[in-house]
Amino acid sequence: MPSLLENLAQYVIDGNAQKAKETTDEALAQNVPVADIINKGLVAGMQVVGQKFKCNEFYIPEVLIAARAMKQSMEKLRPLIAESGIQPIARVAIGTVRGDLHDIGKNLVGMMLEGAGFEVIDLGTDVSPEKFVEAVREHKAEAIGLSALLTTTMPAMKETIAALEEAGLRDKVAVLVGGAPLTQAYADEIGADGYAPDAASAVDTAKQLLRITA
Ligand code: B1M
Repeated sequence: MPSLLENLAQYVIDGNAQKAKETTDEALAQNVPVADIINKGLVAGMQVVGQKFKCNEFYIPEVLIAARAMKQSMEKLRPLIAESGIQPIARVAIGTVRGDLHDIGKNLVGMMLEGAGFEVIDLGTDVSPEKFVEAVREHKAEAIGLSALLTTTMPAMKETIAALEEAGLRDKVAVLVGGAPLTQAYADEIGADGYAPDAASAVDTAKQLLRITA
């Protein structure tokens, strides 16, 4: 018979937010440690979602529904996280670059990163290079994620990297880029540290860049 946390993981995979929330409550009532609820339930579920998305078994709607189930359960746990001393695996500030208002892909990437145990600071859309720099300083982010969907806004990525250099922060932060018009070649050309073609790969690339093995 599946355990309570295996059920929770499955409800995330199924995108059943109601059942995921109820199971989270049940686990809390049974004094299951918050870290286990997150890692063996929510994150385990999202890992499967990421794998299914990568091999085209899941499409964007399924991923969004699963991420919503994870987020709603996470809301219940958030107040308890500080007390339980759980540390995020790393902090990532993410945003869509200056001039660009597309945020569906960026949100998906943010949710997958959160699902993998990252703390995600979402700066929103139309984020200026200065705002990225400010976020790295303020939140001590170990990585930033830049998203662009327009060929006309892709150069803002290079400007953001230049702003980090100017602020003396370039060697303190890993820069991950993505978005439909991007390629690995473009990422290399502008001096980004990593490129990911989709949200699931973004998690793998962020982990690689930050040398996170878990
Ligand atoms: Co716009 N739009 N749009 N649009 N729009 C595109 C991108 C376009 C390709 C449509 C077309 O002409 N065929 C075209 C761009 C052409 C180009 O530059 N080559 C375009 C245009 C021209 C425009 C406007 C200029 C239109 C106008 O006003 N004349 C305008 C620009 C506004 C602005 O940004 N300043 C505009 C506006 C809009 C809407 C507001 C209507 C809406 C955005 C709503 C929103 O995001 N809240 C919109 C939409 C929805 C699209 C399309 C239809 C869908 C984009 C999307 O969300 N895809 C798009 C056409 C298309 O792609 N079929 C189009 C789903 C999403 C999950 O995929 O964002 O690629 P994507 O994210 C993927 C990966 O790319 C990757 O992971 C994600 C998940 O796997 N990824 C990352 C993304 N960011 C990442 C970051 C990472 C790593 C991976 O690391 C940090």
